[in-house]
Amino acid sequence: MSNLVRITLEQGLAVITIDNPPVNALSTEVRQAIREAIEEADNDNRVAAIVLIGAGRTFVAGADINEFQKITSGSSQRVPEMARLVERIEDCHKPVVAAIHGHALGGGMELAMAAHYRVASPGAQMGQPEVKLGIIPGAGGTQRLPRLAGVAKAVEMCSLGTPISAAEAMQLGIIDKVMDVDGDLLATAIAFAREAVSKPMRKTRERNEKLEHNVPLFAAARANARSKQRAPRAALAAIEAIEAAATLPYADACHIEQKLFNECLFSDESRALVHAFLAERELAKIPGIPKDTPVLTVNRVGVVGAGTMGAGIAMVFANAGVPVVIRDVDQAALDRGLATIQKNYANSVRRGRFTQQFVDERLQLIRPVLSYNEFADMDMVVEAVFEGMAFKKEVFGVLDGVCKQGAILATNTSYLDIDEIASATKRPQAVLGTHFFSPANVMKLLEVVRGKATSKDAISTCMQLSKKLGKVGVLVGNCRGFVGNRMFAPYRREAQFLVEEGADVQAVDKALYDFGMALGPLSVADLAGLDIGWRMRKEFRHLQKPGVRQPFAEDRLCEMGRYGQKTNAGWYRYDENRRAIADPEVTTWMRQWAAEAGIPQRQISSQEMVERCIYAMINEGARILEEGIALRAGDIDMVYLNGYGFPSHRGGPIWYADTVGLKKVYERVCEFHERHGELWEPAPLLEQLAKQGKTFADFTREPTPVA
Ligand code: 3H9
Repeated sequence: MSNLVRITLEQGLAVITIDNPPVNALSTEVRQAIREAIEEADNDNRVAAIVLIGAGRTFVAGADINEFQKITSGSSQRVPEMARLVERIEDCHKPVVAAIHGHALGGGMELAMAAHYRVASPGAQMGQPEVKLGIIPGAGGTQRLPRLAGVAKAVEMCSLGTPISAAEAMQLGIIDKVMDVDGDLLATAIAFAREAVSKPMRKTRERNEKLEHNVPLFAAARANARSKQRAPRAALAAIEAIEAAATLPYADACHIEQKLFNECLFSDESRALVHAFLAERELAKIPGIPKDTPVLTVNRVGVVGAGTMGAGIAMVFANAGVPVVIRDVDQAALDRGLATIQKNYANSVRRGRFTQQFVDERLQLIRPVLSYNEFADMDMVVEAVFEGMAFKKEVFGVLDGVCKQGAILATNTSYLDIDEIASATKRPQAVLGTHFFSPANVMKLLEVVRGKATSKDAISTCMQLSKKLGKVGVLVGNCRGFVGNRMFAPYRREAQFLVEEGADVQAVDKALYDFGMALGPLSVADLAGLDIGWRMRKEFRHLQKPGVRQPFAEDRLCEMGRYGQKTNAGWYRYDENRRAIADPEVTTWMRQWAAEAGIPQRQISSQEMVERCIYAMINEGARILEEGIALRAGDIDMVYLNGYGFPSHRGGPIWYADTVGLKKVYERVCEFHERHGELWEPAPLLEQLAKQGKTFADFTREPTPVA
């Protein structure tokens, strides 16, 4: 027997323990070993019942997701035998009890549902999250879940992928017993199994009483998936498979599930989503910074600046249970900051995200102050003041004088040079960027920006902290705009150029929205505030090369006082509910300004709109990758999926480029270079990989040395 699965005899019962850390994923070897253990226990006359349990922190988190990439790339066989393994468990001649703690997800849930009984610890979570990987349950999950939980709940769980608690699973009839809070799961399952020996056994696949063909329910679920999900293929397939469960004999419905599972597994959406899952887990692996690097304990945090960002950042820490001191220059500024915090929390309560009690407790953790002296004991300080180098350096000079040695000094700058900010202190090793995205209390992305002197401990602490804060932390290098904003600049530049060349504002937004972006680029600009870019462009104008085309449209709009949503007018006009209304005046002005600038007007296809914006972003991404500003291609994708509304079913801009083919992307970039000039100069890495017939995923470079 493999050491991935153990079988022990406990007074007439077989205990089968799956032990494949960290989450007992069902790799080929694990599936094989479970099968052997089940055969052995079923054929052993001394065994009256079987308990199936997971070692370590969880039951089973599903099929081994790493195998999916190998299967779809052709380097490994399809996930074999899983459905048959599950049926073999169900066909056991002795009762099988699944003992669930931690997570029973995907294949883990399917395994548990094939057992004759399920016992769970109170904190267990279970579900069929496959849809989030662009697939559907492939081992009978769409067949057994509706039989246990009813069709409506099965449709919801399989099409949304959200897990449920043990208590809810008990109420639905998915599990048979929830263990006492201070109980022992194995002992509870063994006791349960002993009692089960004398009871009649029922196979889940034969429990048909909850199956119903509720036509309106399936129609509503389909409509919901189509309207709410940008790539609903997997959700629709899950609904179809559950409908098959409700209408067809079990074997026929299983056949449909298998067919749909395979179609989904080989889809572009699924490949992209699997890439995203694995890339997110890679983020914590930083070359040169071993896993056991000491981390500093962050128990108290100071935030400098009670503006929108500072207030949001204070909430992020408070939400994670970390007490925060927030400082601003005068009481009026502090009051405004606290009002922002209270308004944000009130919205969260209204939307059901937080309870009032949770909010009251969090507010207790936020203490407004006027003096920097309060920062003396802080383990970490995040500066979130106005975006200007001189001001930031002044703040860091003060922090250096006040804060204790060992404290992390972080800046929330979105563009500025971390090393120059660090130079205002005598401890550059403690300085880094923590670039939160707006609104900080909502957006998942956190760019952790390392300067050339930032220490391993400081980096490691912030990367681990990001998880505690519920953020996706991506370690990036120091350059203007880091990864996210540096790539966003050419994307937004091209969106403006398109309008200046004759495209309609709404047409540009629609093209990118249809591509999958959460919001079109011009709507994003209005949301963020056109004045932010305007201010930046003024600050960095001296860096622009003379004679190189620059967009003018947003500067002109700003000169007219149109800053976007905040002034009820920007690219669009906004009504009192902040609904965007197309503004014919903008079109008129654009035509006039274009004529003055001598820009010929033409019809532009939506395909060109997408290529201009997305390929500009990719070309910059290639530079970022080559320069080592991002550690890996997947890190750039993580920035874009978590901070910029890039469609997850396209895997991120770099993954998307690989799926288009770098040769095709490069050729188009060359065409744009010829037509639009130097801003489109192909990135050397893009050119090199395209000519070698390679992908960005093939690219590796020497890791950046860490201080
Ligand atoms: C499926 O089951 C299809 C079936 O229908 C069968 C069809 C035939 N495989 O997230 P974490 C690793 S599809 C391989 O940081 P957490 C993960 O990579 C699957 N590895 O921890 C990481 O590795 P490392 C359906 C997996 O505590 C480590 O575990 N199941 C898998 O924040 C820790 O992960 C899912 O979609 C896996 N299935 O969250 C569940 N799962 O340490 C996916 C995790 O080397 N998993 N790893 O970086 C999750 O949602 C979360 O990982 C979980 C733990 C909630 C379990």
